[in-house]
Amino acid sequence: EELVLQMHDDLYDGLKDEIEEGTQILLGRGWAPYKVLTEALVSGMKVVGDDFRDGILFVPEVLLAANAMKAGMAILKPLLAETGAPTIGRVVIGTVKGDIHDIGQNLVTMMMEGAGFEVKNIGINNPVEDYIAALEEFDADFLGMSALLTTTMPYMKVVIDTLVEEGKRDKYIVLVGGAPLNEEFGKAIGADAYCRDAAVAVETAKALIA
Ligand code: B1M
Repeated sequence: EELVLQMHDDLYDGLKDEIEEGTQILLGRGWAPYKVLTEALVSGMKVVGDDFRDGILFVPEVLLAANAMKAGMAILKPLLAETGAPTIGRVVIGTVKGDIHDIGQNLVTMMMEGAGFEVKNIGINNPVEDYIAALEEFDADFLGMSALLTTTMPYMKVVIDTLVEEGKRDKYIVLVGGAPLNEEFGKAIGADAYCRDAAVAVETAKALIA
């Protein structure tokens, strides 16, 4: 699809208006919101990530790309939300201390809300106290943690260990995600599951609360 390739370029160039327009056009052509999300936006961000890693793109450019991506996501958000679905479970999600990458967790939030979960997204850069306060205030069933940096992912273990120390670990199902993580890491830190992407997060959460 030519427009999808164009949108990958537009995302790369941080063109917010073009991304909004492209999103609307694909929807108008009958594309499912999830297909627009994965094929036009998430795939486009992959190219940005590769060139960022290789030193071809720099932080200001990647920020523009991220903002364009968020604008597209904002259009898809209400469409991904199922209306009137009964609540399956309550989720607190946030990025760990030191980490400000929030696109992935915003996507997980959207997908989980669409699947009937109630989600409290506590944003970026969360110390353990903030997670615990939110879990208790929101009476959550799930704790979701996100980390995109190899330097911040170890903090997930700090949060889980603190829950254990305070005798609260068994009250929550702990899900972790983010590009540098894997199954093995999730097990090693004592999470209940590692979720590769937002769709897996939904499936895993449904399976674990059933
Ligand atoms: Co940053 N960054 N970044 N960055 N950035 C990465 C992560 C990096 C891999 C880029 C690279 O080198 N290729 C690299 C990390 C290297 C490493 O740790 N080994 C990196 C770096 C180095 C940095 C800085 C240090 C750069 C600098 O300042 N020199 C800096 C650190 C900032 C900080 O956090 N303290 C930084 C800054 C930034 C921006 C601010 C410019 C921007 C973030 C904007 C924002 O989020 N608001 C940014 C971006 C955009 C990226 C890349 C390009 C894209 C991340 C993204 O949004 N992906 C990223 C490259 C990459 O990941 N390949 C990169 C799309 C998103 C949909 O995927 O987040 O993986 P993802 O989420 C997925 C799954 O992982 C999963 O589901 C999501 C949806 O399917 N998932 C969960 C995620 N969280 C979950 C939680 C769950 C379940 C599933 O809980 C239930």
